[in-house]
Amino acid sequence: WLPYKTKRLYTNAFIIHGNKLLLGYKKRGFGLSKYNGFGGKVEPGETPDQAAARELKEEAGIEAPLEHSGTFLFVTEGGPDWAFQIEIYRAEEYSGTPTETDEMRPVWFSIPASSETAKAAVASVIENVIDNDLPPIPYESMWDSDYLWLPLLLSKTHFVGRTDFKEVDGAFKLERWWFGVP
Ligand code: 6OG
Repeated sequence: WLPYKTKRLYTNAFIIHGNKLLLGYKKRGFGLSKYNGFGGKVEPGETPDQAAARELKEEAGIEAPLEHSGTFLFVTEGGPDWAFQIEIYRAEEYSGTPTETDEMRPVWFSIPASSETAKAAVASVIENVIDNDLPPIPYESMWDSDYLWLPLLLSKTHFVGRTDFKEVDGAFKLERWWFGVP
């Protein structure tokens, strides 16, 4: 089954600050009413790195030293005959104040402690920037496959993968997936 003819390049960027994760609540367009990283289409003549920085600035009003964290292909049976190729970025610092735009409302969530994030959490306690009142990562209001790779992003593990969705009555349902650590 060859489900797509062409790929379209997109970016998606996440800020991990101490034990906090910044997500945007999508107010319009694709992925409406879901929480996601900040990103969009790579424009002609632009590299994915440049697009990731531009979209972060446009959608959240901030700048950050983004590092590439992973790549996945998202194909949809019954949907478009092209695939999304999504380049995922992360940063642990940022400058500016996350600001609501027409497209996204930035919201902080707490990252559960793990061996990888514990050090950063301790550092944020010392800096007194911890906020225990933050809600946990809202996986139920994110794309169905995010829970598969977000832990890899949080633990700085470079990943590649593919997700196959099926479009039924305008909704996207996760059918098959594969993620690996090259
Ligand atoms: P605009 O329409 O906002 O670009 N995107 C996905 N994000 C996640 N987490 N999972 C997916 O597939 C996605 N498919 C696309 C890429 C669309 C934005 O949505 C992201 C872009 O950041 C399961 O310009």
